[in-house]
Amino acid sequence: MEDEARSRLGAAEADAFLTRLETLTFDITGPLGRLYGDVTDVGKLTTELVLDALEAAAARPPELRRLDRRREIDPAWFQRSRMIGYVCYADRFAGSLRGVREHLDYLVELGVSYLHLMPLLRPREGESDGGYAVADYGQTDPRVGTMEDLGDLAADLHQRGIALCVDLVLNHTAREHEWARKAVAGEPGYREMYLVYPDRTEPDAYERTLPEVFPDIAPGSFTEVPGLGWVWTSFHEYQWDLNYANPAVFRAMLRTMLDLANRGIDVLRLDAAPFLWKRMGTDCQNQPEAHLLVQAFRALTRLAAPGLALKAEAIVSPDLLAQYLGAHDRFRPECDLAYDNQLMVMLWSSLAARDVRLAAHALSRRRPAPAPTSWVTYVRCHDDIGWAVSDQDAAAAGVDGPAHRRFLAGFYAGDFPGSFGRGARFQDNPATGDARTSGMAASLCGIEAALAAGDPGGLSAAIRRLESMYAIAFSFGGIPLIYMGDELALRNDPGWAADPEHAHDNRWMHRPPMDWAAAGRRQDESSLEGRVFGAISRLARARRSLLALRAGGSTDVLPAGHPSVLAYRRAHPRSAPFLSLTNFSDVTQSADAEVLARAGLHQPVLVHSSTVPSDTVPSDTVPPGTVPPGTGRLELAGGRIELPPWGFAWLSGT
Ligand code: OTU
Repeated sequence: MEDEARSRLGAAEADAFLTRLETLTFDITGPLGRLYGDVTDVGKLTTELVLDALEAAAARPPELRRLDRRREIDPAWFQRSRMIGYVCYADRFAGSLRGVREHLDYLVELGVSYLHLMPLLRPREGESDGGYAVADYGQTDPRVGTMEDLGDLAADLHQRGIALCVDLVLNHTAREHEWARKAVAGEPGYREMYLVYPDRTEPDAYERTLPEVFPDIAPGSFTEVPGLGWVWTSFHEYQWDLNYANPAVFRAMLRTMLDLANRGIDVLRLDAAPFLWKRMGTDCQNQPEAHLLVQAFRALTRLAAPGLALKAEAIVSPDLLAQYLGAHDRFRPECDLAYDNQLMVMLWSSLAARDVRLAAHALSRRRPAPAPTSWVTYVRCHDDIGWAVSDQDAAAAGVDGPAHRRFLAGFYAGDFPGSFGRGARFQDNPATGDARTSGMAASLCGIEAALAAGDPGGLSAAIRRLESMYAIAFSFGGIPLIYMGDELALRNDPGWAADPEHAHDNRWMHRPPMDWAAAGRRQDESSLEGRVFGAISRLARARRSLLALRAGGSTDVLPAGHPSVLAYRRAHPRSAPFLSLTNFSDVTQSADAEVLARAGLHQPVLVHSSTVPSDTVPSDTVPPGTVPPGTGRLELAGGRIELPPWGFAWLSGT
């Protein structure tokens, strides 16, 4: 290997590669041995994979090697408080990848330093689950551009200090993928790339313990394919699950990752990571081998492209989630980033209930993210909100789990009396009463309802809800993601069902095209768009200056003395403590000032607070003891800190 590395890379780069190989050896051979020791010669497999990494290292462009070098010096690059994410579809945002390059000023204006473009590799034609059915991993979707365009975009982004994240759909391919076509044609070696059964015996046995992901739109987990048999299809029938027990699948996917890294991708979002390994008698999610696969991918990609980070898309219970960040019996490096789904669910739960006790309980008993990793925190994403409230957490907070989940689905579908939510049920299951929720953040927060009612006071309240939700995503610890359109309070797309490929899947209501006319009003603070864009860009500015908000620190939920007030402290060994207070109710509430001492804030400074004036507090007369916007002062009245309706305050120690 040494000679090979020196001849391929030159002395200095070979030295770096071999040093990485030395430090990563155990992380490579450990998982591979456990995954494939029974089916193949692991020594030979390891050599092949390391040579693949070497080939990728040799092909890595010089500017990306410089980025690698910077990130090896600064492995916490993605943990900084300057990291602020934006998520969009290239075509819906700007027509194409080239179009995105024309709009980088917009992202910079918003404070963005991390751009996640939704699936952009060539999908199957027609319905493709929003691009999550990939027909060719070596090409981009021709409708958004070429691989060269992707490389050019990455280079432009890097010049502006913005990292690029793209989706890697690694659990399944489209049934139009070359491997699937060859499997159907009976070419040797291809049937083994998928999970194929001759009859229903094994599928029936698996289905006894398998949950359904899309019970409505894609029932069952297997699909009969003429000439082949029953194929495992966890999602839609055109998405065929890959067989990761076959090392050829692992190797092919590793090569895809290395290729994308060399195009300038900084972060790969590993779609549906929990599903990668199946085991009879289980729900076939979160199996130990799924983690070993990700650990092996991580070690081998790091060897060739140390600047690449991996992000787990695992929407699973919090105990299981931390494992994707490497929190096992001991720390085993796995993904660098993972979605904090629970925080998102708890925010919407608190908003509907006007009560934070369930959130405070659930969020305070979690395993923290391991120090070298980070959550990504978000208010909404392109998927539905699944009401993942555990019965145990609910009971501890004095709430009935099933009833609360039903309440949330009803509240956000707008059919609970007095609800401000204007979303819709997704995958409604009348038998169990379970339903998930679709809808844009602005619509779920009440902006759509207030506009329809022509109610300016209601509109201000709704904007304040949206601002406070984002304030938490920006300060809970992790990379906050702005989902495209939220910064302009875009509501549900009224035309979502017009496209026959989307009509059966109401998640499209919250994937609207960008409204550039609305964006044109972003500087006008008398407009809705201006109020919301201003609020979110101010959050970004405030966050950047606060060291305590960088990942790698800790978050502690604190009692605030009122059931509608959520309080948490962020601490980082390098910074003064930080305290966030949010009022989840429609009237002024106060927090017990003792929370300041609990957070270790002895001389608290107000660093940021709600910027949208509340109609109940005239903006020129701030009553004593409230948190006035942007004054930097904190006045206490009767030992309490008052928070305006749906308002938040960020306080910092000195
Ligand atoms: C992901 O979601 C994507 O985000 C979806 O948009 C895709 O449809 C899907 O994969 C298939 O590619 O079940 O309800 O724990 O929750 O992978 C969405 C992970 C999903 C799963 C997640 C999946």
